[in-house]
Amino acid sequence: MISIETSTLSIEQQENLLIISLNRPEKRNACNDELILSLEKVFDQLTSGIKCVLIKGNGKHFSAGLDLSELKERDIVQGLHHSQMWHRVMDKIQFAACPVIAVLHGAVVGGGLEIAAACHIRVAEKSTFYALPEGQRGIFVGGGASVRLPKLIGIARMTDMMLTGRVYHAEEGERIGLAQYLVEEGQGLSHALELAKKIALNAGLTNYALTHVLPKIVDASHQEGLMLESLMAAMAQDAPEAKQRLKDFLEGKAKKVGE
Ligand code: 1HE
Repeated sequence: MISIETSTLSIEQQENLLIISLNRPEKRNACNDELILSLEKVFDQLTSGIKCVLIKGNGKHFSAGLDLSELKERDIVQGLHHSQMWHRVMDKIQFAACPVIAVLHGAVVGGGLEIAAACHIRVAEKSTFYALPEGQRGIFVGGGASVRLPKLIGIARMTDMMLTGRVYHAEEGERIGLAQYLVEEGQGLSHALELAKKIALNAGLTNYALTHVLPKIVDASHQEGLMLESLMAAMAQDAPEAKQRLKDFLEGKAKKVGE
């Protein structure tokens, strides 16, 4: 059972799925340090009984990003440590013990987009809009966006978002790769839960390969990437769970593609 003492998050477990809600709706889920460190505590407590995590926002927005009221008077060293604290927590999301789905609506801006980008799947409701207002605030992204976002949308789009303050709305966001799913308003959580239930049925090693190994393959050189892929493929096919699944298919007991 996950337990944390904070009002900045609310946590609900539904069987083997965990739903984390960012819970500062009156501040549009602006991320103060308490919220980010609480996220870290939740991810530190994940056990093998949790097969997929969902992150959503309470109120009208997913998240307005960094709580700007805490930015005020940090010096360079404090700023460096603060950014690295975000990096540590975003890595705990990206390299969590199980896949993580972001359920998006309203503002997904600045640090809010950095949280969403650290998740493995993004489901966006039609009210979603994405921006990186750091450019307009005279600052720079600090929660990992410059590493993760160009992989989702390309360096040119991220540069444009920051230089011009461009806002992408839900439909465009899905088209350019900010979200993989676009759903009607109010349908984000139920859609994400359907996806999470499918993910929970996968072989654990396959989910691990996708969330922990694939990102390293993408960052590796061509030859190293291919070698990592071969090693992972060999490990995965040798697992008893894989052998059983292949046997089931060959005996006509497993679902066909698309069923
Ligand atoms: C905040 C924040 C915040 C709202 N920090 N307090 N992020 C931004 O630059 C986005 C700034 N926020 C906005 O543009 C808007 O608030 C929204 C478009 C997200 C939502 O608009 P709306 O009309 O629903 O809400 P609001 O009336 O603007 O805000 C409600 C309250 O939340 C208000 O406080 P109140 O005491 O006057 O009621 C706002 O001040 C407060 N609020 N957003 C602090 N961000 C790891 S580095 C990441 C760097 C960044 O993320 S920079 C981007 C910061």
